[in-house]
Amino acid sequence: MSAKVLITERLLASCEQAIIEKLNGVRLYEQQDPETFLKEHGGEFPAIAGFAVSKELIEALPNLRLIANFGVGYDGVDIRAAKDRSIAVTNTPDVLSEAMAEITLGLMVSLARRLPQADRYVREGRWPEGPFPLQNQLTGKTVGIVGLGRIGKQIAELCQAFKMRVVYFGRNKQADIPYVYYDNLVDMAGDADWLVVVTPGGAATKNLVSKEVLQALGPKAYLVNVARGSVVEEKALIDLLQNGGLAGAALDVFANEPDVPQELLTLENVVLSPHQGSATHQTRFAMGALVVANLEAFFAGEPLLTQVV
Ligand code: 8YV
Repeated sequence: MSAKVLITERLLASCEQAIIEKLNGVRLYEQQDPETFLKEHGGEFPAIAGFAVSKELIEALPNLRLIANFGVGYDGVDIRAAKDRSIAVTNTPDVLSEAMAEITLGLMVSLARRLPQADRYVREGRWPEGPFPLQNQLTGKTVGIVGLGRIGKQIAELCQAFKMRVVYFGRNKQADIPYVYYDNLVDMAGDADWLVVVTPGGAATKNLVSKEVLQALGPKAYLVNVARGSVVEEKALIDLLQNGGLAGAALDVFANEPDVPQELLTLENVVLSPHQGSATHQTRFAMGALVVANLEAFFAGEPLLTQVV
């Protein structure tokens, strides 16, 4: 068996198993001394499976021709370094859209109705003291979606099921889309009760949701980020949440995961989630299968299924 795939970090167990059994995969993260391992064996790997692929790693693999990214977002891959060497990159789109949309609406309901606090209220035996305070509702509110791609569209559909008005911001107005388009994010924030961030990460969107955007969103509105921490100006977000400049935030992603800023941990108007967007059995299984299918297509000399570079 000659195909050789370098598994750069821990992936879904069944995905790793398939890569090891079918494609002669090797776990880099299990090597005692990864640097020495790469020096001795780097030339043996035409393909990578993983999601954190640096320029240094690419340079250590002189025969690399494919990076099969585990995830739809590929901001963890040094795309410039890959392009410079004409290395192809694949990702895992579509299969995670429903899971992403489900968690987004779950976070919104959790934040609006304070579900984590309500759960604590019951567990702490406080219900007999009196009713839990009244909360807010999604019905009839406007949701502004930042990035109306495949996941954004799924979120929009679920928001419509919740009887919300949907508007969106993106680089271009899309044809055949029934939602109002904004080409200016500050303007859209001013029109939204909820801002849902679902745009790709990376340099192009760094701090796209700036202090100005958050201020335009305002004291009665909520932010939801299921994209990447880098897209939102985290310091400004914390300041506004602390001083009443925003009603609340639901965050599945952070600038420096898995570290979460201490200030967020103490705020009651925040719901926190440890990057769980795609983390269901069925979705992670489908993502793993797509990674393997791309690798198999590559080694069979067939067209890649979901090539992004
Ligand atoms: C991660 C994600 O890739 O698909 C994405 O872009 O953020 C996630 O699905 C996943 O957590 C990697 O294990």
